Amino acid sequence: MALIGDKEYFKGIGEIKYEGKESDNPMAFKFYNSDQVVAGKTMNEHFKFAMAYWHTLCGTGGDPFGPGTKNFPWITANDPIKAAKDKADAAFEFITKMGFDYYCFHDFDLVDEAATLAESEKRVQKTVEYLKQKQEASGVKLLWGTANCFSNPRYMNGAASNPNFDVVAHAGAQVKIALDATIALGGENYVFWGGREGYMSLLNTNMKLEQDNIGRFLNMAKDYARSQGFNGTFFIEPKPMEPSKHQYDFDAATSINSIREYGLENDFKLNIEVNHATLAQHTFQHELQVAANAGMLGSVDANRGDYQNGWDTDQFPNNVLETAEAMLVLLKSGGLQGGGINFDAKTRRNSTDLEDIFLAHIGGADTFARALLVADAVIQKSPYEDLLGKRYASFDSGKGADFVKGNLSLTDLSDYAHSKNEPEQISGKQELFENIINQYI
Ligand code: XLS
Ligand code: NI
Ligand code: NI
Repeated sequence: MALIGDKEYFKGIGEIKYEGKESDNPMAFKFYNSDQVVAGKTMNEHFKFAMAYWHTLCGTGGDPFGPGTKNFPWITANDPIKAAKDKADAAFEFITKMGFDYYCFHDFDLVDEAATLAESEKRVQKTVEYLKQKQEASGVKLLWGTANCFSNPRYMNGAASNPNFDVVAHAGAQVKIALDATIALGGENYVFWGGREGYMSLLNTNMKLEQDNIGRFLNMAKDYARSQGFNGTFFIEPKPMEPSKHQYDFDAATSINSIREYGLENDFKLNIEVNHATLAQHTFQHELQVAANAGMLGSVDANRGDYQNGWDTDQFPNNVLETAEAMLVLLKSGGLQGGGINFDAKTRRNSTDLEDIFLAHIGGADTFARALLVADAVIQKSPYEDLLGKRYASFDSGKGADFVKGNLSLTDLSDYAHSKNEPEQISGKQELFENIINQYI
């Protein structure tokens, strides 16, 4: 393992290996076996697991009631470039020890924002030079980059949707820097999460102008990136609320509508986050299905929420049932288009050991791997597909097939119905479907 930095941050932790489900070694994968082939692809190819720079290296556990609790040894240097390099060393040590191939970042996760745009740009460029070397030495790749246009107080009224053009332009400058960084690092995708693109009160909001401005902004970003040779995919990450009361990219269906309205359907897909789905009162699998139906299932931000409270708790995935249903959608729709599984998740505030970060990612990867095996078994071995097919068999032949082909009029439906008796009652068999999933877990 070639590492450029000379320090080892995660001492005593080696490469995490697959040991199988009988292993009682907490620092080993029980289900995630990267080279194992499932449904024609290795687990590695299905998932493209990524580490999220922000939670894993920057989030020290602060919450509205108290400061951070975690003493990250890579956060010590005063010089911003030295600090950025230390963080990059920790990042690449972690990613390679996990056996992952990818990472994701916001511009100012990489290096602290400076007092001026010009200085910030220089800092990002210097850090990118260093990251390039780290990527070359390790083989680790960039799944996606993004710009943090929501933390700085200047974005309190939004970024691309800000009522003040000067702030919109500033966001544009920041996105340009983040796009340049993503392109320089060979990033495979670029994400837009509209953190504060929405409103707190409709009374002071010109919704139409704000949304049209977002559309113009996204088109500019896309045109610029394409002119610089970027041929990856852009993702919109839906989220219904938090931090704003109402965010314009509420859920998958809403975001797909915006993508089409702005004319971005050839360049944009969706990045679906589990906890954002539940905040929108949907299931994760519902959001995946909506995206897949539109040909826009691009990437996943993996985490989970808490059913007892209603905010973005960003816990690591461990719900095998939920994830198995999601993997069923994934397998049946042909997988993620361009993206991967990014662990947009954080260890709890009181999980303060460095090894907890490993344990969390091991659990997350194992949850997805186990769920993939379950979904594959359900498709291959169980009567699931047959049952589902039978439920819709009336559209396979006769008038039902004519209807699907678009060959019937309302009068045809009426004539057909008149020729028949009251339709037969047919059970939906939900409990049977549920039992089948359980049987294969
Ligand atoms: C926050 C979002 C954020 C995006 C990237 O809720 O999930 O982390 O993934 O800006
Ligand atoms: Ni996210
Ligand atoms: Ni989130």
